[in-house]
Amino acid sequence: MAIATTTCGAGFTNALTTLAEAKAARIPLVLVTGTHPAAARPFDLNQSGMLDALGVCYLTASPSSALSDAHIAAELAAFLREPVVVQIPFDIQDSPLIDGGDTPKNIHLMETATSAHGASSAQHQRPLHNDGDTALDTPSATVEDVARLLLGARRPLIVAGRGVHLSGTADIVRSIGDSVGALFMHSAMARHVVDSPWELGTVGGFAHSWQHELARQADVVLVLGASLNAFQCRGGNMFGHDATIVHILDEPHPASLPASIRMFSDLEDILPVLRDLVAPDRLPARDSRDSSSWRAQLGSLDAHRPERIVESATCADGRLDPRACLQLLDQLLPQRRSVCTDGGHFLGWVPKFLDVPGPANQVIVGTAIQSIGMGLGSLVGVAAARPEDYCVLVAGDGGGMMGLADLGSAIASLNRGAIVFMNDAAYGAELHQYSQAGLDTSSMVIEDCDFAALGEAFSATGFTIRTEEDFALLRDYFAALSAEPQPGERAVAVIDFKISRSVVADFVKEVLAKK
Ligand SMILES: Cc1ncc(C[n+]2csc(CCOP(=O)(O)OP(=O)(O)O)c2C)c(N)n1
Ligand SMILES: [Mg+2]
Repeated sequence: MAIATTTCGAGFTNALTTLAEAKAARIPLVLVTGTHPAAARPFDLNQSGMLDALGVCYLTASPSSALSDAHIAAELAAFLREPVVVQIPFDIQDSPLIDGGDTPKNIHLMETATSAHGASSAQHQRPLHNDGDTALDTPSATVEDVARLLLGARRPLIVAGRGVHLSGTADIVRSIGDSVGALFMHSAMARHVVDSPWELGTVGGFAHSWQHELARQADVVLVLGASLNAFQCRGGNMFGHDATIVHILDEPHPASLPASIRMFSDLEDILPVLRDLVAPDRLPARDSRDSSSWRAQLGSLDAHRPERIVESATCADGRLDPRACLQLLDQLLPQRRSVCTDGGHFLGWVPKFLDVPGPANQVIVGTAIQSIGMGLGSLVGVAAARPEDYCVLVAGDGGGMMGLADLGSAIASLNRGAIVFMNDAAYGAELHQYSQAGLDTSSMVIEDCDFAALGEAFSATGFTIRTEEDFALLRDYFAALSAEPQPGERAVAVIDFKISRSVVADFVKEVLAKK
């Protein structure tokens, strides 16, 4: 769990965007911050009002409650998977703790917050039910209905989200899929969670076109522990329009796609039951060797993977193709890696071309509230959480400049890692959308910033990569780097890829096509 601290007032307001993102993205963290004394001064801010507006839980500590407040904040953050703030009025900050103080206030807060989120201590006994928020939801589906649908499917697809990772049910999901001959996909936040040769890739906007085409052939799609948000549904276009969607997740969450069946259950409760219902020894399940099965028809997924997606690393304007840059990094970075991303147009390619080993190694920051600029700060957290990994941030030049105050901390916190700027000298996401609308985009063009020099100023090794020939600089650097970390080793690279604006990401094209 992340624990952060800021000073009261302006230090606290600097954390508001991050708190809003953590709340929307369901990231557990505790922020310990100062606040004003009971009698506020003219320059004090209404911090509690701001937290109320963001819907973020908070506790205001007193000498008698501070100890239990700290424990409860951490428990609450972990249980609800969201940020919790502990405010300490500065006039009591040097008061001694009073033991055995007033815990009842805090327990009440926990109950209130818990029931507000629809969870309860009897969570494991919760009956299966449908949320009924879409017209297609059936009134009383059971796990047997789900099993019947899967067994009757000709081309079943199972989509596993972060809920599968957090509940530790990936192996059960794989055996369900293997019993019915399914393909697997994962959400962007649950990279490779199901370890299978039949794993097709990331669901939603990060799917390559060949993966998307196969996913659209599925006749039954079982979505587990993923919210089915607009990104995952690719604006409603991810699956075939006549596919039957079955959606199981642990608690109600706004979904962007109607489901034939939508159930709320802890996955660790329902999935073993489903696995037994579709197991080959219990029912005549579809054998994956059966020549009519989808897997048999496909032969293997590798047979469908195009050999080359990017033809040339250099675009017509002489700048680099961003996809080729990420492909190069994918080949060069040590395998044991964690990759964190800022937001922007460039993000459309990162999960597509730069792979990571598993769900704990992919951190996509900012998308829950569509914010940029949090990448460098987040890298500090990734480096702290995964000190053995080669830790990477991929950011745009706009988001990079916005978060620049954190560049020094990010470099200092890394043992081995790279900060990669996909530098198109523009607020690309804005520029592509507004230029299509015929608007003046001059304010969206930004000076080509020299990130390598900035990195060198903070004692990293800086690389400016303008041409395909410059790729050799990176090849040499990574060839000299050991695959595994060495004791006391520090190797931090700041890589500035000068990329072209001529390659437009699918998600922008799809949004524009809809307008
Ligand atoms: C805090 C914040 N300010 C502004 C925006 C609007 N916005 C979204 S993408 C983007 C451009 C990002 O530019 P850059 O980091 O260079 O990435 P690119 O889109 O060029 O790949 C902007 C300004 C936002 N999402 N968040
Ligand atoms: Mg940019």
